[in-house]
Amino acid sequence: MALRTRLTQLLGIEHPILQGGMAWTATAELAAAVSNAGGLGIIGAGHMPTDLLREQIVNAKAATDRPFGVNLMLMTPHIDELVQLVLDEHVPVVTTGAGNPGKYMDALKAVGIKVLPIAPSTALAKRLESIGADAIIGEGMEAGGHIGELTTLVLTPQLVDAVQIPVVAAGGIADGRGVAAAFALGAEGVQVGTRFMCAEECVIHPSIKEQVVKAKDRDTVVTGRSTGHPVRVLKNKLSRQIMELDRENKPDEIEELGAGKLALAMRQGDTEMGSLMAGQSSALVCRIEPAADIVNEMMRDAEAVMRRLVGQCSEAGA
Ligand code: TUI
Repeated sequence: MALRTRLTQLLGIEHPILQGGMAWTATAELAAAVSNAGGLGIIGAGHMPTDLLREQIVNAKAATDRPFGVNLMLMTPHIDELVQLVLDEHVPVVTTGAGNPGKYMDALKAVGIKVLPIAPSTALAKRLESIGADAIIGEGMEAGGHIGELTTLVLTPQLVDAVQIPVVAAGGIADGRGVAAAFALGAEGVQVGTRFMCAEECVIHPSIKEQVVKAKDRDTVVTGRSTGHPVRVLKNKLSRQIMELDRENKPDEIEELGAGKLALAMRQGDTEMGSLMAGQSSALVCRIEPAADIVNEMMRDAEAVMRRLVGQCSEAGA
């Protein structure tokens, strides 16, 4: 079965599954594998130097004929240069996170790039729709990394009511049940991050994949609230140190301690002093497998859930 929505039409993809553009994690290899499986693979730019992102885009173009995206993390200091790069490279889709992309919207739209900002609130979503966003990704606080305050269950339907453009649900979605739930809330697509960390094509260190697979329901924690940029991670020595600094209200020390720790985790595999950004859905991730298997299983199981629910409905009096 194919689940066609305005989102699949907008992006020219087969399945309404976006792979989260995770910094130091979502490289061209993973993005191409997801796009080749019929979803939308997304390269995570994070703080990547411009030349490295250019190389990643070139690699993705070589590895897939299908649409793919780049996630721009708006807090990065050289963001203007990265925006110019995606314009020059005519990347088909851009998602944005950790800020308001308003200032770049006209330029991105002018070259035909589809722009899907991540919005943690209805106010920002409405503003972005009014200046030309093609769809809104609503990310609940179940997600890993930098998060907002609302949960996916309450954010998604409010976004669906607030805007006319398609809404993509993100945060806490890792299997077909989550996809079906997001559709029940009115979403026309989902974005999945944590489960794709454990795709075979994901280049992160094997010991980090192992931590995600091992994680249970209460193994993530939100750190750095005192900095104004809360971040969900798997608990480890670093998260305990940051929680202590949060209690002592020392945001500057947290920023200093956190610098470079995402790369330390994802690339060097330091499970104790690395920043293990991952969502609550880590507990739902049970194995390492090809990205295509993840996409296909999620779609097959979502369909099974939806058919079962339809079957449970009966006419009044029946
Ligand atoms: O961006 C993410 N998740 C991320 S980015 C990241 S890299 C990083 N490293 C260290 C510290 C902080 C970040 C790791 N994970 N998710 C999307 C997201 N966007 N979550 C929340 C937001 C967001 C927040 C505020 C989007 C817009 C926004 O707008 C505020 C405004 O200016 O109106």
